Amino acid sequence: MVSHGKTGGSKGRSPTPTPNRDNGGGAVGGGGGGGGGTGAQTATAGNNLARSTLHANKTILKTVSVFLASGKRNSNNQSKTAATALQNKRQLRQRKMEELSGKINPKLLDNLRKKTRFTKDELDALCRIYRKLVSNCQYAAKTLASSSSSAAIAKPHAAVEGIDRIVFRELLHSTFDIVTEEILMERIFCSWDKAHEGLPLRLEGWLIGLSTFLRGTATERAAFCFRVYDLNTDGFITKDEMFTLLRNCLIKQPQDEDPDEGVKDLVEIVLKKFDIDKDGKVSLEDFMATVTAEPLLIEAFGQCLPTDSAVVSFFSTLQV
Ligand SMILES: [Ca+2]
Ligand SMILES: [Ca+2]
Repeated sequence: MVSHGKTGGSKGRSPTPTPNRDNGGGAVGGGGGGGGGTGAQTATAGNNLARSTLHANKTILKTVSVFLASGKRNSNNQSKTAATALQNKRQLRQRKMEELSGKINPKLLDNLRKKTRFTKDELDALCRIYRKLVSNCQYAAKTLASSSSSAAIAKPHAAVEGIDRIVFRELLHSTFDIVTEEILMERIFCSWDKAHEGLPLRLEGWLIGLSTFLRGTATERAAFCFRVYDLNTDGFITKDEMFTLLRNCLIKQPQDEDPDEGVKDLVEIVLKKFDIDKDGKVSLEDFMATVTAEPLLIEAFGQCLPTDSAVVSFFSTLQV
């Protein structure tokens, strides 16, 4: 401002300080403009940059959106699969929660009451035992998986939920006093539920088998024993099968010259007893007729039913 006054004073154009000032201002303004120019250039450059950035961004966005779109198409299927998996997981969790709390679906309970000889309270208790046994199986499978170098061995156990043969065998031995040969134990496990074919026992199969085992009629129990003794499930107990079963039942005497001879003799005696139609093998009809006439022969080929005292003590532990 001071320099303006001076300039204006020296040029006698004091009345025009304003244009001066304006000029100055203009100059300043120009400067400012120049600055603005630079600014504009910068701005232009900035704009260009911004534009190119924007362009780049657009390109990126486009790429991203294309990428996303393609991803979406993939993930659409994936998300469907994921959703189904999640739903299954939820249902499984729900079922597990119900199972853990010992709750049975009322419809299933009704169905089980019709198919078994158990009361509602007994079924509840037996279901709880089932859960416990299954969790034992799962625990055993997990332990096996972590201890085994090849986890694949344990996978089939974990994949199908149910009571596996190891836990089943332990239960039969400790709870029902069944002390028998390996082969018979395996047959009991496989005959327990006609549908499971040696797979882990599911709830329904476990309960229906248990009903026969503990409360079955003479006919049901005899049919169960027949299934156990028919080792190859062809509908007949043959001499070979009798031989295998009876040899396992007999205590071998070390002084016997040929213990198998004794077993062969025994097979002939037992066959005569059972083979009513004299065709050289024991059919279900032969077996039923023989056992009906002489109930003690029901376990002629090895123990596969619980003792009466074991049944009584089992029901007393149910506490229902
Ligand atoms: Ca057979
Ligand atoms: Ca026959």
